[in-house]
Amino acid sequence: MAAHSVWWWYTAVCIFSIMGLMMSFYIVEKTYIPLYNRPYSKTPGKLANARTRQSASTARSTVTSTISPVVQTEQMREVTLHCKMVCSKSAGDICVPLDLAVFVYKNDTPTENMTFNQYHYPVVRVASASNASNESLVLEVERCNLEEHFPEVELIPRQPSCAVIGNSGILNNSSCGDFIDSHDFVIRANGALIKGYEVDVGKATSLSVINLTLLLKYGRAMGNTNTTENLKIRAQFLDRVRTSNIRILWYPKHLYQPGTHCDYCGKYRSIIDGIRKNGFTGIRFAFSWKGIHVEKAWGLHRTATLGLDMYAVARTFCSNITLFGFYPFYKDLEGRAVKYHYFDDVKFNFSRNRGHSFTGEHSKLKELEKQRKLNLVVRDCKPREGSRHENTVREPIIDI
Ligand SMILES: *[C@@H]1O[C@H](CO)[C@@H](O)[C@H](O)[C@H]1NC(C)=O
Ligand SMILES: *[C@@H]1O[C@H](CO)[C@@H](O)[C@H](O)[C@H]1NC(C)=O
Ligand SMILES: *[C@@H]1O[C@H](CO)[C@@H](O)[C@H](O)[C@H]1NC(C)=O
Ligand SMILES: *[C@@H]1O[C@H](CO)[C@@H](O)[C@H](O)[C@H]1NC(C)=O
Ligand SMILES: *[C@@H]1O[C@H](CO)[C@@H](O)[C@H](O)[C@H]1NC(C)=O
Ligand SMILES: *[C@@H]1O[C@H](CO)[C@@H](O)[C@H](O)[C@H]1NC(C)=O
Ligand SMILES: *[C@@H]1O[C@H](CO)[C@@H](O)[C@H](O)[C@H]1NC(C)=O
Ligand SMILES: *[C@@H]1O[C@H](CO)[C@@H](O)[C@H](O)[C@H]1NC(C)=O
Ligand SMILES: CC(=O)N[C@H]1CO[C@H](CO)[C@@H](O)[C@@H]1O
Repeated sequence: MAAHSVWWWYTAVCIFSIMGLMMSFYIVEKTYIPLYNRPYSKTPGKLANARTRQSASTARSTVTSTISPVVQTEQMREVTLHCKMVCSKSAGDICVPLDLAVFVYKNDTPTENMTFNQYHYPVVRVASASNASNESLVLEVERCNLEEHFPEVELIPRQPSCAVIGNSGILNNSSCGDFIDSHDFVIRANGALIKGYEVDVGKATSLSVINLTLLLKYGRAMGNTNTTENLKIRAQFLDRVRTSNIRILWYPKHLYQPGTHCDYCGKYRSIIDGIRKNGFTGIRFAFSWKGIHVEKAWGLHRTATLGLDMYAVARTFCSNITLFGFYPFYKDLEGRAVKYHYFDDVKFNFSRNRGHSFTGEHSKLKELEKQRKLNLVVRDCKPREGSRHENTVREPIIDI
């Protein structure tokens, strides 16, 4: 009987010790953070925001009691920081979710240095209480410092007001140009034509977003083959760049899947090189930390449109957002025909497109408008010639 009881205690102690060792692979608040704060940490006190994993915290008492003899030999080991937010002092102390972060390369970054490091969490070296396992440690961190952990890029600073411009024909004849340009930051999609439409769509382009089709098309054309077709596309693209006053060009989707070859980096670099070699040296280039995908967060069953991605990202740095040219219908509020794009005559059937849910997204935007999270402009900003409203100078009506 006595022998049995001793055996039982021996087993229990062993199990607890093993559990304790296993738990120490995660970082435990009490035993760990002070170590991180020692001189070999580049930022003392930074982990004040650290949030350890639930499993680690609940096991704390076990760990502290059973691990303590091992803690004496400190080792340096690598820890991956899973940052929830990334914060930048030089961008006015802004913090944005890492998943939605727009990383803008510094202007002096040579094209060949642009590796578009997507999906890479920062890794830091810290003193470890145990090297019992060579499994990598992960630390869930609320905030990571951009200047320290992502030194090659910058964030877009906080903006008081942003205009996000969709390409709907609702902008046609709208005279919204001045109103659009009055915003601090203007986001446009897919190299939308501006020249000739300034009165309706404005001139400013703070952020120009391109989709995969255009990344491939322009990337190929800017590469080094001089076929007639490529020369034509190249000229068209450079003309777009020249006439749209782009400050930052941004490709928002994944350039490579985690752990694989960077499929699209070469295309993006060709575009960047082409733009720079043609004298547009003031344009900056941006990528996302992670390919932007807001479907899950927004409860969408189909792929979000680029327009929705633009809005979702704008929310991370704009205080007041106004959407223009988001209108997936064929008639405007006064019954006039609306084209798919304000700049061409492409025909489009919204309900036949299986890729996106235009009306679903529109309802979502209307809902957000009710919650005052955005302003949706779907009317003219000034009365049209020959319109029955000609003599009433209307304020833009920001609600349907
Ligand atoms: C570009 O990369 C090289 C080597 O990878 C490095 O020495 C150089 O400092 C980098 N230049 C800039 C401006 O980041
Ligand atoms: C940690 O690993 C080193 C060799 O990599 C070994 O010499 C040392 O004894 C180990 N320490 C512990 C506590 O396991
Ligand atoms: C730990 O390191 C050894 C030798 O370097 C390696 O064979 C083993 O796969 C590693 N284990 C893990 C979990 O990474
Ligand atoms: C705007 O509407 C007027 C008539 O109301 C028309 O003459 C003009 O061509 C239109 N312009 C554009 C750019 O749609
Ligand atoms: C990308 O944008 C271009 C220009 O607006 C458009 O023709 C193309 O269909 C878009 N590609 C995708 C995959 O949506
Ligand atoms: C293509 O033409 C450009 C000038 O327009 C020239 O600089 C480049 O070397 C040419 N490339 C090839 C492969 O012919
Ligand atoms: C937000 O922007 C819209 C349009 O630019 C403007 O009408 C509105 O007053 C602004 N709201 C706030 C709270 O600044
Ligand atoms: C769009 O397609 C649907 C079904 O394919 C059709 O019923 C509808 O009339 C079309 N709408 C337009 C404006 O062409
Ligand atoms: C609905 C609408 O106003 N359509 C106009 C858009 O612009 C073209 C010219 O670019 C006009 O021809 C259309 O009438």
